[in-house]
Amino acid sequence: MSMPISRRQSLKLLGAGAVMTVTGCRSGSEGDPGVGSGVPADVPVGDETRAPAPGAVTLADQVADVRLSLWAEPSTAGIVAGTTTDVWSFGAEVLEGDPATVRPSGSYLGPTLHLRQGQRVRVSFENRLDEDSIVHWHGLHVPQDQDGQPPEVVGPGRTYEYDFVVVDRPGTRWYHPHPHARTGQQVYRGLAGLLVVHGEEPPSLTGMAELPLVLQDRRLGPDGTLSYIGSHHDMMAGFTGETLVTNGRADCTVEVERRPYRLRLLNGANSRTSLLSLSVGEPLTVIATDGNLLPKATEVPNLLLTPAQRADVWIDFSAYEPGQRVELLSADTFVESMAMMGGMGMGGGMGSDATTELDVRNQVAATFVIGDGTGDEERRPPDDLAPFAPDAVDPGQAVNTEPKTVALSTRQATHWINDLLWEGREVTEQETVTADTIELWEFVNYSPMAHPMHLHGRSFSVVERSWDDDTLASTWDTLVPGIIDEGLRDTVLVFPGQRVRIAVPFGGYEGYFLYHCHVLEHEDMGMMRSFRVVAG
Ligand SMILES: [Cu+2]
Repeated sequence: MSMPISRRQSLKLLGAGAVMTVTGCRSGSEGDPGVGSGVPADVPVGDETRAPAPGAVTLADQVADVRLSLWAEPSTAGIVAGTTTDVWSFGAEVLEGDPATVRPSGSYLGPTLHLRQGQRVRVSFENRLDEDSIVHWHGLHVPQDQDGQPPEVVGPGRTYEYDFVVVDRPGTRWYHPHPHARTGQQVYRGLAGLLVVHGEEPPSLTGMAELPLVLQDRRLGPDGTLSYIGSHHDMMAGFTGETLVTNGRADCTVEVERRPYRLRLLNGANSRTSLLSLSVGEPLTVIATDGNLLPKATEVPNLLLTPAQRADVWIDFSAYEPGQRVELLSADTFVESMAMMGGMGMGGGMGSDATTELDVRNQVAATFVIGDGTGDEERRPPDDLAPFAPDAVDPGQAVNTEPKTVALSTRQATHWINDLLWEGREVTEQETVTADTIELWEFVNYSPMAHPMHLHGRSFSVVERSWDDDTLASTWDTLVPGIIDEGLRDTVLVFPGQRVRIAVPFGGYEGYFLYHCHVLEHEDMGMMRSFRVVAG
């Protein structure tokens, strides 16, 4: 077992402490029930919407170990103003180390965990639900027994002890449960939180104001009651709720100062792939994808974000007037190709013909209200990312010249990977890879709908996209401006009919890891497999 970075190396890498502003969303009315029992009473939830000075978190410069208690439990939250919703929430407490490690979200979402590169992290996770659960650190590279995989689930009242070192670069990651067949339900009920790794970053980003935005959707009754799967279609297509919920609130409104911000966007939805844009028509300046800095800031007219993907966006609110409202808009991009569905045994009720142009209907995901405050930072996008961005994975260094095919298909009312479903730690020869090698994999999507495919613990490069069946090529073309394939990713959208070739470096820990569709309903139906990394 080798570790990509030693503790001594990592200590040298760490720079000055970053200023973090973590904010919830204020929903419309006063007297909102706000948060449930997962959040300590001494946290002024309302104050968290002010950025960046009040409530700013300054992390200690030294990388001291941290020891946390983390739990999942039933709770209540105010998602829609004036109603109370029964949810499940993560709560956490720092037992040892920097108290700024845990920052309550101000909603049903778990607290944001602020970790540092090189830090040893011990987490005692207590399952206070009445069903099995386990926590996966999405985007962190940790040993198999620290990865929160389905075979590691713990039952009600049980605890799981984590002990790992943060070897990953600074960036935006998250954590969520990963029990087989119940992940969709548990995330939907509220179990998810952001995880931010800190370390040496470009000077232009150091100390800048930040705003995390966790994008989800929910189906809510008039009294605030959550409902989940109501039909077989909800499972097959993936569940979407009608109400956009950002940072745990419908009608998410955040007051911002007239200064540049780093938005840390996470698509934490079960299934909805969102096309994001700004109401003011300005482009979005993306600086990182899936926690990996891009070599340079990249402007896109809109941004496609699949479930589990993250994007860090640089935005300068000083371009707007005090009192102005700037909306973050989100359009659902769900498509299913009727033409590709013939003979798949999908059954009826799979929706209407969506093989034509995408019907982009925007909903408001969040509203930024421009305040009076200001800052003295540079008001131009960062131009110093390259030295800090990870290198693209060179497909020329791969041990295979013909990529391993990973066929995604839909038949017999479920979704398959190479004609197989989840089998725990059963792996095929193809799913056995040699440590410290690069491999080419190629997802080929024979299914009539898109699948965001995720690999645990490994960031990869997208080498190329081509068509196996170009039925939906024109629809794809409408999405292309919002797709950034240049940076390293841990989750990639594989469109119906598409071939997506990736180069994956299998460095680091040996053992069993997962790859799966991050539409949580598909994952729960078994669209998930293990791969095994063995010594060379
Ligand atoms: Cu899928």
